[in-house]
Amino acid sequence: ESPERPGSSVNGHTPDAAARALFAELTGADPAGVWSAPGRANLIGEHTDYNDGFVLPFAIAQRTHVALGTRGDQRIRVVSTVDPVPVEVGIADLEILFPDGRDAVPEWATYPLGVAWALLRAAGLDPAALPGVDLTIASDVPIGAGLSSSAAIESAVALALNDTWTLGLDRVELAGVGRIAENEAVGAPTGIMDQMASMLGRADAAIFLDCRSLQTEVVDLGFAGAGLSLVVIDTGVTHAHSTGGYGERRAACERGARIMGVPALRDLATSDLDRAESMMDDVTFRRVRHIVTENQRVLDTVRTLRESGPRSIGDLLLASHASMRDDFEISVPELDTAVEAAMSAGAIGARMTGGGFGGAAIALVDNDRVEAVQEAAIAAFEASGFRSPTVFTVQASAGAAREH
Ligand code: GAF
Repeated sequence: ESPERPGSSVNGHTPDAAARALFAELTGADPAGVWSAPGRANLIGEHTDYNDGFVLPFAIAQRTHVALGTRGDQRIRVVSTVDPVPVEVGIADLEILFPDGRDAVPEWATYPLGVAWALLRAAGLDPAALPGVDLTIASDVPIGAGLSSSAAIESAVALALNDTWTLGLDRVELAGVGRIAENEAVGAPTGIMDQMASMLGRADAAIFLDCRSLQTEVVDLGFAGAGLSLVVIDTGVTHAHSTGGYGERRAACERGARIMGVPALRDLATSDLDRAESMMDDVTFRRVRHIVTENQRVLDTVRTLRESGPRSIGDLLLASHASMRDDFEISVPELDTAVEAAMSAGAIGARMTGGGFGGAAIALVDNDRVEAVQEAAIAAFEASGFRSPTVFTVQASAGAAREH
């Protein structure tokens, strides 16, 4: 029997029922609608998004649900199952809150309120023209696991408000709004990958995204047909991209591009690496080498999936992990242990996924080896004195949608 995903309920309810129960508690009424958006796992292409490069993420079945009702005034009120205390502001006052006044509200509330703020800016709307809203939020996307609980909340709120305020933004524009909220309202200097995956995800497929043009192609994963499962090993080591390492990596990439005289590292090929090495310090060079080779690995993975199927991508996943461990230096011992344990138990390939410094690893595994991989990961963590990991399978799933 394969391991089940954790947290598929919120306080014993589905996220949908939990969001609606919270709405009834908050307002005494039914919501006008419920919207949802998924977290994501990234198959390959890490830290390439803010370098204008390529990524290959897929949306997962775990989702954030948002119940919404309009109000008679011009205020916005949000409450989440993670914090029982509602946060309420005037729509016109969002301008005061962001970006510099964000400390006035709890961190979780900067996601939904930041999306409202970024949407108003993107649509160029006068806040006085809009009805106020109550929003209640419930999610079964694990927080801090590198599965982008942040993009799930941003995308669900963006879609709900876009529909309710009849703003008419398309899904790519809404992904952009989510990113602006995360960059400027929350204060995390992230790229566009997670929001695009959450908005555009498809069942059984990954989204091949060119982060410069924002053009996408749907790439069939074919895991089920090949008898394969995608296993997540959540290390339980939490990370936040608004602090520390993530921003430093981004700065190193920008420095490398500047030294090479290109707009972004996307504009370098592997044949430029010798020249790059002679022009910069060792650390900057290794950051550059990760991005340049990772972009190539994304292209190779897309081609391999299409030509030979998912059993042939194992070496690309492993090379990606090694590059993040040795060149980009964003892995942690728990992630390396997860990858090694999965491989020792017969995985086809494995790598850390997401921004790094914690979070989860993914492993591509024959269905009948899933349990062995789970046991190997738990045993290896115990032997190293690490907190026991949470191991579960994920399915590539549809993107953001209105539920009711
Ligand atoms: C995080 C960020 F949010 C993404 O934009 C991306 O940079 C990723 O880390 C690393 O690939 O999830």
